[in-house]
Amino acid sequence: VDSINKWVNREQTGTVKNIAPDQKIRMFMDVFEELKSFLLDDLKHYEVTAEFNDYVRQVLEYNVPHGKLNRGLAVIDTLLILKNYKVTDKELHDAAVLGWCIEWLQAMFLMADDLMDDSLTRRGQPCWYKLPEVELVACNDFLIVETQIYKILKHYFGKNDNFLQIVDLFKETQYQTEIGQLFDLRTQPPQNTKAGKVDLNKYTQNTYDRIVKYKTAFYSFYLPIALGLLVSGITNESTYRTAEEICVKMGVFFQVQDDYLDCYGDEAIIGKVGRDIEEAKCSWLVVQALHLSTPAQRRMLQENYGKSDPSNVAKVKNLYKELGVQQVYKNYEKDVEAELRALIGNVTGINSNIFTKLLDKIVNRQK
Ligand code: GPP
Ligand code: MG
Ligand code: MG
Ligand code: MG
Repeated sequence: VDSINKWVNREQTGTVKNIAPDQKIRMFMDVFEELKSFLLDDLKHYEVTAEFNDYVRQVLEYNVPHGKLNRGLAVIDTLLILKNYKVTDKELHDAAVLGWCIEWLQAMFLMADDLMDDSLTRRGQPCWYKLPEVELVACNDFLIVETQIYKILKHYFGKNDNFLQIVDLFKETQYQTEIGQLFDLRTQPPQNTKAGKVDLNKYTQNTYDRIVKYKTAFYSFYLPIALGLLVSGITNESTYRTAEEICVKMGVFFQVQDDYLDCYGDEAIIGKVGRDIEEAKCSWLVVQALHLSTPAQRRMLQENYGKSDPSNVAKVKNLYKELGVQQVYKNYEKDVEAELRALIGNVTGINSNIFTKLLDKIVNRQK
């Protein structure tokens, strides 16, 4: 809690007002240091030597804090908006800790996802498993990162009445994401036998929607809002259901953007090398392309999708261009933004700015 006192302008004891965005991030980063210290110190109970303590420190420093932190900060924003910026130090700290638990969950997912997707870079650095001194040890490392979520939750919330509810929310969300990852991985052809084995019949809009709802929307959008509601003391079920409906729609939109940026984003900005075409992913782009293709163009996709040779990839990108897939995306982006704003406009009983704030952060995003 001390880490927070430094960054807030006090109105009166116990309440806080007007946290500037840069203060909020500094406060949030201070809580990261606090959690890291807690976890590294706790390793003494497991006979961990200095060398291994240092390894765990590297795992955390390399994988947890370098993202956009949108998910973690959304817990704090939700609390601040719902409490009209009058919150106690403890509420703010609780929100920051829960926010970091989402970032820990995300770090674990990304470490595992990059192995499964054969990725090269992440957040502007080599993927963790790509480091020569790491390789498949990364599997154990992501398991450690996952378990640390529950070490943190027990330490900070173990005595709370809602402890089990919090743990269950994390586990349920993790399961939804893993099911989504299963849909994703089993829609693409198996590793090493990709060439010629791509089944384009699988790449439908319905399949796409199901993959991304589960693999991305729940952990990226519903979880931060649900935890923000929880720390704000909101218990009525209908608010959570409304939040889920809006967050799932926003999360699907977010993954469509991720798929778009995989092909058309600037590597230096997104911090990763796009490989969806090579990996024969059920990407939003290929689903739209198939929808627009003539039989000849479909055969062309069949011949070139899912191959790592740059000439095959170039042919796929060329077909996207012929079909005007980028324009289809621009139209989709406009339509879904309008649809979401309308949905948010209809929210009653709770300050709908919690959703607007999230949406504003992702509209037109370049990373
Ligand atoms: C994003 O897919 C989805 C995840 C990172 C969830 C992973 C889930 C696991 C259970 C491991 P993506 O592969 O398109 O993301 P990116 O483009 O960032 O690699
Ligand atoms: Mg993936
Ligand atoms: Mg991936
Ligand atoms: Mg992607």
